Amino acid sequence: MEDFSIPQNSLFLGFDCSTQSLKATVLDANLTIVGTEIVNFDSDLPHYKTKDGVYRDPLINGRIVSPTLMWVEALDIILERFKRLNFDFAKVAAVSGSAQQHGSVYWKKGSAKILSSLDHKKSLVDQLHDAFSVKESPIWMDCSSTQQCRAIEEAIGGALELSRLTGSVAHERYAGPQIRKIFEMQPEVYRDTERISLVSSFMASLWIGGYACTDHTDGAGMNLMDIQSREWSKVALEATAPGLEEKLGKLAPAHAVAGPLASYYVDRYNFSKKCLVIQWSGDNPNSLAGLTLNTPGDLAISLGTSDTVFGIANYHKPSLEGHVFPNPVDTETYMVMLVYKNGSLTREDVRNRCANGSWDVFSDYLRQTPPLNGGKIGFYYKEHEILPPLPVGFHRYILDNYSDSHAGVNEHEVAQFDPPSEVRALIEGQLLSMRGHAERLGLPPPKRIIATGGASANICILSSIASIFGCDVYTVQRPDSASLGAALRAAHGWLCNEKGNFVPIPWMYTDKLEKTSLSCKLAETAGDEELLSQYTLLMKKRLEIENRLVQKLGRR
Ligand code: ADP
Ligand code: XUL
Repeated sequence: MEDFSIPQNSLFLGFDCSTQSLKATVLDANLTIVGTEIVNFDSDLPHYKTKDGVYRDPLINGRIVSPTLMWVEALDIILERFKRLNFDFAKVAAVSGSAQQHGSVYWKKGSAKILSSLDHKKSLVDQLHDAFSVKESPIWMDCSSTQQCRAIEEAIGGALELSRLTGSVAHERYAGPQIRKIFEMQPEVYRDTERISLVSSFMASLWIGGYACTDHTDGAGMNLMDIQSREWSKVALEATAPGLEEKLGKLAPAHAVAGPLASYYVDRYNFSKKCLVIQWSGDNPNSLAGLTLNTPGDLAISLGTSDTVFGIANYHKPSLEGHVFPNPVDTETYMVMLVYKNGSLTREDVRNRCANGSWDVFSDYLRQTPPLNGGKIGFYYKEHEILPPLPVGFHRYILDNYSDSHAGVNEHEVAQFDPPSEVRALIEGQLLSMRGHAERLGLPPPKRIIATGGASANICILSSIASIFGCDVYTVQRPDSASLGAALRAAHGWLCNEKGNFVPIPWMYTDKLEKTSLSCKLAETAGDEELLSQYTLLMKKRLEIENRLVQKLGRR
């Protein structure tokens, strides 16, 4: 890639420490994928006994955590796998990564010393087993901090004010409410904590052998950072816990160098001493980079463990539903996002109950059933949902007179659907909710949708996206846009460091990436206007029922 002066021999390494796995993508100097690896938490690290990478606490409602040490060991394993493949670590010019957003890591007093003196003859897990004051990190699926959320919002002057200040209203999974909960429930643990990292800055810390800064983008997912000034907000800190600023360390832009690579990696794996560690960031923001999303008409839908919908905006408008983060590859624009907790794991639940545990059968059911599902609407919350804030529960309705007009017609609740209708009700329901909430948030109707995440491999789901949103759907060659985005950001950070300043990410504004075929257009596209308008009516009906459910059962 001569025009950006990246030496031809270089490689860029990007990770994604997500809910269920640690993935890696390697790019060469032309930004072509030349390697991938994956460590699955449940199957490759069975001794942690996680299910889907997490522990669901049977005793405390909504408490969902992951063993912090498991992420450390996953890094050991993935690096050993690369080593066994004779991967030439010496060529890596920069490393960066993605991590599931919002999860927090609590470093015990004295751990900075352990980090700075890692012995290359030992694994990381052997050296860090005693480094955490909280051994099980609260993660993005947790919703056990509702009380702390309300208290923080009240202290700041209300939910909308907190959203104006930090980019989001208080969310149970955000680090701020989680930290407040630990301070309230385990003050001695809070006192014994010298540093609180996000999962992203925690992983970067492992690479630099010291505490990494929190990047501005993932930092916006804490309810602690002033989104305009990109500094810790004094009022938000005070509303959360005493002495917090010191425990959080500094903030830094996502393109910044986190620090020099720890000698551990040079000695153990033969990395170059010159290899840079670029700030890690959240998985969704890195997906935005990996999908080269660069125009307000682009909308991304990520169908991973969580489902997310995101696009770019030129300004930050406070809202009760969406999340706003600084764009990780730009200094001017923002990333606007909606998040659903009931994504792939809920699809798997319906697949297992109704489609013999087979994605093929699941897809056949989608093919067999008509669009609009004969007026059958379903709400499936296997976990407490984020959007809308509803508890675990399934709700199924049939519209009484669906073929005429969906708006204003009556519906009646039923206990179950036949299996094919259940599959369609789930998928249509998830997608109609995305469209309805995206419109409610003021996102413009998309000109094109770029789908990513594990379930974007399913062509029948992509086809439903095209019909429900009424636009073309693009996808990426490999559904792991988060580790791809991390590798691209590693290259971007390397470039910024080379130039001595922020430079716009060059390949976001050229057709270079398109040509290197990271995107391919689906043959099947939208275009049925009649169907689109029927979906619009169904979406309104769905929102109407959803509002009623929220009034009756909602957490807000
Ligand atoms: P993460 O958020 O952990 O990175 P991924 O993006 O890797 O998750 O997605 C993993 C999910 O992809 C699995 O839980 C699985 O349900 C889903 N998945 C994989 N293949 C298919 C398919 N053909 N159809 C629908 N979903 C799929
Ligand atoms: C985003 C969110 C999830 C996690 C999943 O706000 O909570 O998408 O990032 O890894």
